[in-house]
Amino acid sequence: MQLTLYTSPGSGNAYKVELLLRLLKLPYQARAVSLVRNENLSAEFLARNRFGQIPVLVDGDLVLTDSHAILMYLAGQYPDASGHEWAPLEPALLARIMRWLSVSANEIQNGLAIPRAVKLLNWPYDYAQGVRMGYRILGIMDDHLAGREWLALSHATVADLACYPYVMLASEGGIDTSGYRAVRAWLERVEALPGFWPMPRLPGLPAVPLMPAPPRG
Ligand SMILES: N[C@@H](CCC(=O)N[C@@H](CS)C(=O)NCC(=O)O)C(=O)O
Repeated sequence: MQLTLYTSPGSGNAYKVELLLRLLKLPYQARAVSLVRNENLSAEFLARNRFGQIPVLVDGDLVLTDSHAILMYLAGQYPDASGHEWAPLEPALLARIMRWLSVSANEIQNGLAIPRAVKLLNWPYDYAQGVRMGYRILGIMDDHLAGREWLALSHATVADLACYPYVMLASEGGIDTSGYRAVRAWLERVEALPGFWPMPRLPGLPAVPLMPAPPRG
C-alpha cells in the first residue's frame, strides 16, 4: 500500500481525509499544494483533478478526488483493525450516512466553509448569505443531535468526520456556535474518539467578529 494525500494547510476538506487516515492508522505521505500560489491550477495538478481542488488521494494506480468519495473508499478498502465500522454498506445505514455527506458538501460547505474562505482568503462570495445558511444548518444539526450522539448512526461514522471540520472552524468565518449546545457536545465527542488527531491550525489568522446568531424558535 502506497498512499499519497495532496492536501493544503487550513483545508477542512483535506483534514477530514487525513483524520480518517490517522484513525485507521494508515501510513501515508502528505504533499502540500499551495492554493495561494495557484499550484492547484497547474497542468500537473489538473491532470490529477480536473476540478483543481484538494484533497486528492493516490493509492497505487488509483487517483481519487473529492473528500467524501475518499472517505467512503478508505472506510471500505481499509477496515478498521478495531472492528469499528466507519461506513457500513447496508442500504438503510448507508443512506443515512450519505444524507450527511450531502449536508457536508452543500449546507456546511456553503454556510460554514465559504464564509470562512471569504474572511481568510477573500473569496468572492456573498458573505451575508453564507452566514444565514451557516446558522440555519447549525440550528438543524442542533435539533438533530439533541438526544443522539452521532449524526447518522448510533456510533461515529464518516458522516461525523465529514461534517466536523467546518463546524469546528466556524468562528474563523465569524459564525458563533456557542448557542448550539448539542452541536458543541458532538464536537467534543468527535475530539474524544480514540486516536483523534487535531487539525493543525493556521498561525496568525485575523480576528473575525462573530455575527449575531438568529433567535432559536
Ligand atoms: N467537493 C470537494 C470540494 C473540495 C474543495 O473545495 N477544496 C478546496 C480547498 S478546501 C479547494 O481545493 N479549492 C480550490 C479551488 O476550488 O480552486 C471535496 O469535498 O473534496
